[in-house]
Amino acid sequence: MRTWRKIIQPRCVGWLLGVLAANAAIASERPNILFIVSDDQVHSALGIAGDTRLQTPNLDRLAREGLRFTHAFVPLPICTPSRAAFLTGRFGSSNGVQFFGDKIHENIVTWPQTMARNGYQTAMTGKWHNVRDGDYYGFEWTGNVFIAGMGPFTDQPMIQKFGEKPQLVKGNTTELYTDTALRFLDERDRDRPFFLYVAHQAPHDPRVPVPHYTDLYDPALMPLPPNFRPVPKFDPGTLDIRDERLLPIPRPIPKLKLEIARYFGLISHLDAQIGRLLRGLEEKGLADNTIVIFCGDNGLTLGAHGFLGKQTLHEEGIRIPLIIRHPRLRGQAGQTRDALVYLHDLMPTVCEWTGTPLPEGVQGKSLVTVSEGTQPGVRDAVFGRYNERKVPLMRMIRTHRYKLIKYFKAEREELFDLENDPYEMNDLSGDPDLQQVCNELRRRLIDWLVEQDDRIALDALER
Ligand SMILES: [Ca+2]
Repeated sequence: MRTWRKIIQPRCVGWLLGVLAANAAIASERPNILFIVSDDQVHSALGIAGDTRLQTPNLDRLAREGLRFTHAFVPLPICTPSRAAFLTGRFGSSNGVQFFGDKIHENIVTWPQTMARNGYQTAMTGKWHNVRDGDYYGFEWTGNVFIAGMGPFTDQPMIQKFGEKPQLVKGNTTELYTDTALRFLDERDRDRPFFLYVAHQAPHDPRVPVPHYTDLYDPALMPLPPNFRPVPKFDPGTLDIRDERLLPIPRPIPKLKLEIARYFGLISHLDAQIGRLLRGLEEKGLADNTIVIFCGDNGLTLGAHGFLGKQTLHEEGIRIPLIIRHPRLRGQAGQTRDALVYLHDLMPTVCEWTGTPLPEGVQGKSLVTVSEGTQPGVRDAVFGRYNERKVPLMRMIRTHRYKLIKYFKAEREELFDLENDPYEMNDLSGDPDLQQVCNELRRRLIDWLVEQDDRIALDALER
């Protein structure tokens, strides 16, 4: 820890976080927002992103008609903190959610509340998985909300209004949430624009797709990740958690391929349902004035680096698909953006596009200029963290070129040259030629820990 201590001591100064000014542009006809989120879909799990065995024709079409952000990240790769971050436009250090069960601070004005204040009808269906009561978040219309974190995809307890007791609702949840979203489009208040949040459970485990999709992919033909290892290089402190124990170590390849086939099946089914919702949007005459956003909430390793879960700061944990189709950006249709972005940039982006004043404290950055192609990016690095409860297992900084991961429990670090090693297979932290790079990344990571007031990580470094 000595190298870290040397950097940290002079740098423990107070930081002020910038507050983004609200955009003054007022649209003559404010666009609707359809925001679709999948659960545990890694960035590469899109047909158009490269894995040709995986069929996602509807999402591919959405990407061809819109913009695909190839370097979108979440700062904390598990469901609840990730969702809290994009619902508030803030890091967990600011909104209070750093693990399952944490509550968003009561005084924070959320994204849906912000849209509601600007005259939007806000609606939500699907997986909730956040603790603060939903009505406080500002969703006016709700239907078939799944309060739990995970579960099978059939016959689940749902609430129709926040505060109600969950009741069993029959059917497949991916289809149910789509039906509910379509129902909202019929029932909506036609005098107001809408903000509709559709939060799917798929493709989170248990990986049991509906029948046609169970056998859509032959496990024997499934590719293993290029950075597959039967045994992780070391234990970062996560190998005893549930997600990692779904298969034994060494990872049995036939069983792993079956998991991948089922994961792909869940994604293709989800894709078909998203296609149904997008067709509904067109048939109801809404597509030309609706911004459609699709993203994952965190990634998944499924064999990469020997892991199974998402609790890693490797690309497979923190990097997710992100597609934005804005009817007024048809000139950019089919383009990609490699800017380093967070999901909590979506709130300020949408607020700017809709002329919605931002509440104080939002930390995301608007991606409007990046989307329009007038600016290449909004930051030169992204950061990540993962704890098990109060144990700071890992922290990370990632620039376009390099990634440094600090492992606290394993007491080591890893440096990757992502330009030459996109699958993070060659740890260069011991390379004498790269010590200056390591030091600069350590310095910037510590700056971030201070900015985030990440006491558990800072205390661990000072010990
Ligand atoms: Ca998730």
